[in-house]
Amino acid sequence: MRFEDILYTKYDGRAKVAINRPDKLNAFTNHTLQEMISALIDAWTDKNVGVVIITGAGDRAFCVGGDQSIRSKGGYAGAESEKNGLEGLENLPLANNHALLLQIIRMIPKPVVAMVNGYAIGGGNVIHVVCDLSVASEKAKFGQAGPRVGSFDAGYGSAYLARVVGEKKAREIWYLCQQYTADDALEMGLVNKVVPSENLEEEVEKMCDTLLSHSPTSLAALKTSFNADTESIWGIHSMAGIALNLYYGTDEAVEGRNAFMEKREPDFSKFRK
Ligand code: 2NE
Repeated sequence: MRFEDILYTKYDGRAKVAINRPDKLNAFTNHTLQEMISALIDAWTDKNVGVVIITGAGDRAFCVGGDQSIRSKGGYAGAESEKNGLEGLENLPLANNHALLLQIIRMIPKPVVAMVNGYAIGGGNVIHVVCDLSVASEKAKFGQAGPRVGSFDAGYGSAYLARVVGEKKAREIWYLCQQYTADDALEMGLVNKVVPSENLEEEVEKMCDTLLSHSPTSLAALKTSFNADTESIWGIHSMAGIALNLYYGTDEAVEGRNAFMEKREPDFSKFRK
């Protein structure tokens, strides 16, 4: 498989997906998401793979969400893709591909470990939130940006996040759009472990060794059970995707996106209802 926006490797029972747009802090486009979906389906169906790792290339970012430089009033721009059987996905709005990616991370009957090596912001934070386990470098920073840049994830990104960190904290994360350190994230239960940056890979490899030494069927059954209680969030996530695609067509959403790209504070005052 040939990819442009991700590095995909398989070794010793692992499949590793690294978003490879470090000059954009690993922000994703539709193409990036489509490649991640392709790779995860390959990992799902490869009997040699027992655990999946998701990370970001470079040492600054895991992923900072949707690439704002290609977002306009019509939503995020698409791009031509390699013919790999899933190219039709690029005709979907980006929010739908992001939703599909999140759902595949939840559905794949193998543990998915997020190796958070830097910023995990916006839709990038949501990717690690839905992973089974998250290990963070002590330099990692976490947060949501939607209300600041004219976007929202009113599905897994909020409702499932609340299951992970609790209602008050989830509301704080989204309403205030602050950044949280790796230690903050550990304290609120957003990550499983924080390690020095230079030990991040080693710690994740050790965790994968343990996972790979355990019964794959036990792990698959447990994952399904853990998912069962929050499965209904997929319904609101799908509905929120429709709302988000409509919202992107509004002047309010465009103000958020433009303010970020123009490096100024947004002025949402005229949109109050
Ligand atoms: C990530 C963060 C906190 C980094 O801050 P800082 O101060 O360390 O760096 P800076 O200068 O803000 O960013 C460095 C460069 O990366 C670009 C910036 O524009 C800047 O470019 P240059 O000035 O060097 O040319 N950059 C950062 N984030 C980007 C992005 N998402 N897209 C394109 N370029 C980006 C800070 O930069 C930040 O808060 N970024 C915004 C995060 C964000 O808004 N993410 C999207 C949320 S919406 C979403 O993810 C989503 C969706 O819209 C639909 C469906 C699913 C998800």
